[in-house]
Amino acid sequence: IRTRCQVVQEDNDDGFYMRKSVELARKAIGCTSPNPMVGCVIVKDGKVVGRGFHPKAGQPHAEVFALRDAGNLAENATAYVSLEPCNHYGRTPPCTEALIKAKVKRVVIGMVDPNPIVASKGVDRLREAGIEVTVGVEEELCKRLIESYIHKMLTGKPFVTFRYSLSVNGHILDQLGEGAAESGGYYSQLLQEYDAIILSSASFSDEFPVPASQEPGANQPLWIIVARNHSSSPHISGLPIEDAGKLIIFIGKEVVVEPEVAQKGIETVVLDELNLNSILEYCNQQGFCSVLVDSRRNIDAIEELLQEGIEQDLLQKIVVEVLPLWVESNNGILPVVLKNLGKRLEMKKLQTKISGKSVIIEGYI
Ligand code: AOF
Ligand code: ZN
Repeated sequence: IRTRCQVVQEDNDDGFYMRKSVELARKAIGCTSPNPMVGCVIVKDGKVVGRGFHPKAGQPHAEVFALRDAGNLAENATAYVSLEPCNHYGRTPPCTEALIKAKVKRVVIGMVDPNPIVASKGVDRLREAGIEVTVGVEEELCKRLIESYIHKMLTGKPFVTFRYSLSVNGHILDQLGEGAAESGGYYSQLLQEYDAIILSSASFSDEFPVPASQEPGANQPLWIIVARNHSSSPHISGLPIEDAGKLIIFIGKEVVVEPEVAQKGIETVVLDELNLNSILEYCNQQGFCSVLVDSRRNIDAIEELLQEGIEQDLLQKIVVEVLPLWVESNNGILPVVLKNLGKRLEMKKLQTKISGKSVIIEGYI
């Protein structure tokens, strides 16, 4: 095994260390918004001498932590950064200057920063200072890592993902009900990655809110409950008062919510037109980069939002979790048979992975 690992490293050192940087960046999953997750390793004579990642907006960038970790060993070393080092004063000073000051010899960059304030100026600055720069190592991986940040930078809109769980015979399952035991921690990690989660009030129950993660300091997304009509007003009697701030309810204009909603101090937004565009507009005002539309059992209740998402190009990604269950439904045990097929959407850049006992399929629209 050792021989094989060595061969991989020798074959492509740059790729190997870039993947390490991405791994490090992921330690801050869900915590950096509106900033991207970034990881950095400093390598000297074939050894990693410094590691760092960006933990949170307002805190130092990945390069700064890695350089601190490396100390004097950074001199003449190679720095691997998953995103182009910044060359501007934001909440923190430019990383390019820190790398130059530390006298690194070479900088390997996963991808250029789509932020117009940076956009290749970091690369130019490093080259000007005589540092050898390589750009685009493991670029796809680095892009996936910060897909919501890239989308927000390029379009000014949040990145929207739609997720649901299926049995192997094609029936929708509730991740909190039938599917809970099988998820292998995948679902709660997914929730943690997004700034906000949209859920239909028909799917809302007293089991809510599902903590994205119990770990201290973990990101807690804002739950956006959508109630279209009177009968769909959410029941919040079981909601602990301390969780009220994690939730906001969007209602259509004729919906009357339970008095408890106001008593618990839950924010309610009344919209003339309860559509995805308006909800995303709100998310934008909050500075959110990513939104997950979460379908539990009541997939019908969010159909209109999804339709709009697809038609208006507001939806970017689909995540399907196939659970190892064969379930019986009102329609019997067979998958639903469609008589009239409508529009076909071809998923791009499909990826599959296994988590616990389920298969996760991710694709882009
Ligand atoms: C890096 N390394 O680890 C990150 C970068 O307000 P600031 O100072 O945190 O700057 C935020 C911008 O810096 C952000 O929009 C993105 O362009 C870049 N993020 N750059 O060199 C990092 N997180
Ligand atoms: Zn920086």
